[in-house]
Amino acid sequence: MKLKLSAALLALLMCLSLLVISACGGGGGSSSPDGAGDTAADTASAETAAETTTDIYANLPTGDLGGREMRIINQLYTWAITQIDSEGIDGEIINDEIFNRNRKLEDKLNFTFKVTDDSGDVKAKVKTSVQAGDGAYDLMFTGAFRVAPSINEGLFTDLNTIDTINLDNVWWDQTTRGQYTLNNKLYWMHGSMQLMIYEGLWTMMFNKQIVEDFALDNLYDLVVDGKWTYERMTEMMKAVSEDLNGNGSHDFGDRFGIVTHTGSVFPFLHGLGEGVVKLGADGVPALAETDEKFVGITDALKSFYSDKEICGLEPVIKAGGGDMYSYFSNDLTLFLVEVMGRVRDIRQMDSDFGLVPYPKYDEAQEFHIGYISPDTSALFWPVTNTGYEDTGIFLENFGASSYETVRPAYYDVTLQGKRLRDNESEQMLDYIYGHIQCEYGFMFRWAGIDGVFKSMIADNKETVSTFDSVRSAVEGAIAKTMEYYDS
Ligand SMILES: [Ca+2]
Repeated sequence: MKLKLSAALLALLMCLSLLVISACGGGGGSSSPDGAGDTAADTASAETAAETTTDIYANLPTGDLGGREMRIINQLYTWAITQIDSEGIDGEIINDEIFNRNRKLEDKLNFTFKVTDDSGDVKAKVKTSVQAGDGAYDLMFTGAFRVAPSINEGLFTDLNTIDTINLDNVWWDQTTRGQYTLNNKLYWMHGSMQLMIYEGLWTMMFNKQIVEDFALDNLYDLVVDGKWTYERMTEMMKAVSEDLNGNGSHDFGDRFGIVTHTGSVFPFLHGLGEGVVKLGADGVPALAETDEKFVGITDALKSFYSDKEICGLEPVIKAGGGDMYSYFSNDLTLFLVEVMGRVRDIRQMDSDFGLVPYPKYDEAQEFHIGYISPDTSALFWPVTNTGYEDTGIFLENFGASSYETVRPAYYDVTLQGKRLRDNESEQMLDYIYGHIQCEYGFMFRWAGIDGVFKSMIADNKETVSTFDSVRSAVEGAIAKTMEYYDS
């Protein structure tokens, strides 16, 4: 029975993936290499497509980097694996793969890694370096939303202008590439060389013990049958919520339908097929129009975030001295929504848990949509680095080798083996990774629209008047950003 379900699920998810790939290919040039536009890029992508059936590593650039250092400043996070280098083998598979990858690359290309891990303001350090012209850093990894709002400071090079890297290669993330490209300019990219592209994905975990205790529908069946909708989700959340401590109010110690913090308003919004700031047909970001559909979706979100009986927001959990992860582990909430990197905080729990995509708005919605945190670390190229040849050779080999060794170690062992506990979850995850969106409003934080939107949902404020009150400020800020992209 279980095998049968898995096979059916896999087949369905593969069909959905194909549908989405073909749907995305025509619109906005986003997830398809076709979006690159010029003849050279088309030729390159055609070659890449051919290579995937033969040897994707056959055309890697090579060379002798003359014993130089590759100096990378790398943002550290508490909630994600961000490791780039390693001091030695220690039996932990990701660390060991990173160590082996780096030493082989150093031998092959004759250079040494010099990685500066930093939990502070990495971008400010690069800014100081660029302004001093000391060339202290060749590359930077930090959260995109830590840079995007000030991208017009001109500290970073447009990656589309660097012809020693081939962004069509599979080790560069193609799904987000199209979304981060504005007016054909691209200032940051995710790739296999840094694991945060996987850690920054927002997920929806469910507690299987509660599903069993309350005889709820099988969530995987609902996804397969196209019936995993917002309405079904709220029905389930209501079914399990209970004033366990009997004090007449919904507080710490009670059972909730969901525990989360307000950052999850964005993955839910995107899951329901909307966005705060979306690309228009002209490829320019614009604040969402408050039409009937948008108002309906935001009202739906407000109805459960402001429902204290079903939604335990993080401050409520913290007020009782707990945290969201132990709350989920202790079978006190049906759902926990958080980034993938946080799954390690619950993997020791006794009860089993599973993972599903964010629900659709209704059964008519074509597919489920995933969402990536705007604080997901990305690669930036400081303008002071003019060593295009060396850095290009390094990056392509770094990406290829990571894709070949570190990515499978992370994806197969840590995600699918250790953290997730059933085959269906693995298949759900494969599917979600293929359908991720970013939120431009949270990425660029134009006129504080991210905070305005969060508080609108969490505090149940009226949608049309809220958007009307910030529209001209947000559009002014977008125009200022686009002046830089258009210059
Ligand atoms: Ca209570």
